[in-house]
Amino acid sequence: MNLRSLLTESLNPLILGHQNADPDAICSMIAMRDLYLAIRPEGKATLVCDDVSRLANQVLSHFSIDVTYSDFSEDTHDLVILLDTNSEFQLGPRVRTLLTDPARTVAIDHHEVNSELSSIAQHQIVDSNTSSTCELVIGLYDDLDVPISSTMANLLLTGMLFDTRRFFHSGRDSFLMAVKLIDAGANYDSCIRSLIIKPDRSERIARLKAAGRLQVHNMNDWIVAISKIGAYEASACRAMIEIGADVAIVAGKTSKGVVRFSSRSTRHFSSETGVNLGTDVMEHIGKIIGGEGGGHANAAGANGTKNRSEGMTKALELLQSAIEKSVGEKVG
Ligand SMILES: [Mn+2]
Repeated sequence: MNLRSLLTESLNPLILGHQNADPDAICSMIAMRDLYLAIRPEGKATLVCDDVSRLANQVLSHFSIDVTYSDFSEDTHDLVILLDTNSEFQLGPRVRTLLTDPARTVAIDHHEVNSELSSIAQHQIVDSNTSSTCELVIGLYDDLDVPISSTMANLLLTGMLFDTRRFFHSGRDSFLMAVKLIDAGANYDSCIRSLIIKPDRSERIARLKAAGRLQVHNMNDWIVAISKIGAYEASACRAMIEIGADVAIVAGKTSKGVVRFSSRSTRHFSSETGVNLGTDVMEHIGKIIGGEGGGHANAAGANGTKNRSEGMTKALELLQSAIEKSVGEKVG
């Protein structure tokens, strides 16, 4: 693929990110538009995502980024650039209808490779070993020989900081890129501060409720915590990992009848067992709850509309058998 010619030939690309866009998604989307406009200054790029997370909005206002994005586009676009997203599912039901021509779609992503992606995007810049999509975009600035402005450097560094958990999940390449961004004008301290959030009251209550309802299971000496809640499943999972679980699963159900599963595991757990919460657990749970699921080895989820209790039972069974399978393989 020649990205430069795809960008040069496009008059009005559509830049898409996953639903509830996090800082990595929104910052890579904005930087991608900046990169496009450097290549094609008279062009018009449109940013679309289902919604933007509260933290991502905080980052944008922290850096006074006046960006227009919408939750849909009625126009026709000659190119679609998909960022931080590896499946139609991650876009949300409305935005996914904008994926119409795989030959005119570029995917730039760092999630686990999803077999479905080739049917969506014939052009792919995908590397699941990279810790953020922002890093892939930094590489594109290099490839296309476009300088990074200080504003874009701040956004890209913030996206990296978010997805690497402040360099908790990082390697040499990430550090080199961070230095490059600082040299381009990023203010490290300001980037860090843009991501500090005190969870609001309802989120803290949800975490505490999840902790109060949690059940602890011992699976081959791994501590598995499972709970249920009305909202903030992902936050509740992180809280359970912080207080000592190796694996946390939280099942949510909103008043509108949406059933949502979230799961997290420690790196230690996944490296020792090889269990992938996305493919081993949440993809199956997605079907049970009448929707879809997927994600990373250490963080995965599923969205649906039914069978929360059945999903919880099944999630534990799937996890147990995935752990046993790994033990079996080690012994064998
Ligand atoms: Mn990401």
